[in-house]
Amino acid sequence: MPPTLRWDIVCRVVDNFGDAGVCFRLARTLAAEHGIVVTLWIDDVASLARIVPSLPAGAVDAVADGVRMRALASCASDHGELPDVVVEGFGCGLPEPYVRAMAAAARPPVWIVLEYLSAEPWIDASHALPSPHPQWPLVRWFWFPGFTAHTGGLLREAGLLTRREAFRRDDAARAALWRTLGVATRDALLVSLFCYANPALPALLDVWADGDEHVVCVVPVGVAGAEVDAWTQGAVPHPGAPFVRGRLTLAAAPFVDQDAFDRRLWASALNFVRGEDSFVRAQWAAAPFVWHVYPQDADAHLAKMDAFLSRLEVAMDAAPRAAQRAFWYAWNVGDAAAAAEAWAAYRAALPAVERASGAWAAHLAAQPDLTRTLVEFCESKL
Ligand code: TRH
Repeated sequence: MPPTLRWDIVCRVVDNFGDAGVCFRLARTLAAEHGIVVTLWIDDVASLARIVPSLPAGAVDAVADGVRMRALASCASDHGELPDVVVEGFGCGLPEPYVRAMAAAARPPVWIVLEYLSAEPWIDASHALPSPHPQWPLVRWFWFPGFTAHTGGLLREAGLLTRREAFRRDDAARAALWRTLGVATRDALLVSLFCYANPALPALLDVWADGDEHVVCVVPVGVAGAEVDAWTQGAVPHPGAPFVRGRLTLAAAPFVDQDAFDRRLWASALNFVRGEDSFVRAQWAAAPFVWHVYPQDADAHLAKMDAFLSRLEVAMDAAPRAAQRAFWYAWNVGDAAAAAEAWAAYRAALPAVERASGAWAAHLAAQPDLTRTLVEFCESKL
């Protein structure tokens, strides 16, 4: 039997939940599917604890889902024996004493720099390239998640799509999910909303409230908090106690673990997502979604959106493609009037968008998942 491998993952939380969410998802998949002993060194356990409820917010050394979580502050002095592989999450840097120990090791760990996900074509040429460290006799390998076979792929747990289909067939499980949020879903368009602060949101809520269709929109507590507060005039919904205006029921959801978040996406007809990890989960949900790209200087995020849309819409007819583009664009530039105006055409296009989303998910699922490609790559370097 091959020896059990040990991996360290190092994560610094820039903001929000994506840095921690991606690193934790990778960590637990390595442990569950590849039998790897994983330590996640993280500088902000409290952020991670929001989406890993079994983890105490103040923990400095704890185990959840088969992953050991340790405070990054202690890594420099207490990293112990070096692992076989170290993953530097999003190029966040490894503690200097750790790098020094690597440089002194007879067989240093394989050093992976896990990069941000992008659909831009240049990713293909940059993926899995080595880069000699400028200061130490060490090599870093740059690992790019992506959408083609020339990239590292996407995080996708074994059996994920089977679980999704079983959940979709399970009326009782779906009904229970909506019941806990205190909403009646009969004949409603079910929307899950996870976005950044967005000036277009109140206008969209107006359109839904004043429209002909019953819309149930679920937003995690605190997300787009200023907009929700202003739009409800302070009567913000709480879990189990939605806010109703006109045809819109606005429900608040507690933060839940990543699997429960997936089930919410699977139960919804339209998912607003953001960042990186929820963006990928919406694709595995095989349902229409609207991506709020993490805002960047010089509108770099709009180029990312364009690159992704160009891939997603390949198999779409002209009308749904244009409707999707117009709505995503208005949403991402935060143009309230444009988003309100674009909604009707996008709503009409949802059945076509749903078919395309299903085809897209099936296309992606034919590619190997990121954890597997990464494990195989590292094993070839050991
Ligand atoms: O939270 P995000 O916006 O995170 C990030 C960071 O901002 C980061 O700096 C940036 O570089 C990156 O985006 C692109 O969005 P994301 O990536 O979707 O992460 C959210 C995580 O939270 C994801 O793992 C899903 C999880 N989650 C839950 O598990 N339960 C919940 O209830 C919710 C609302 C989210």
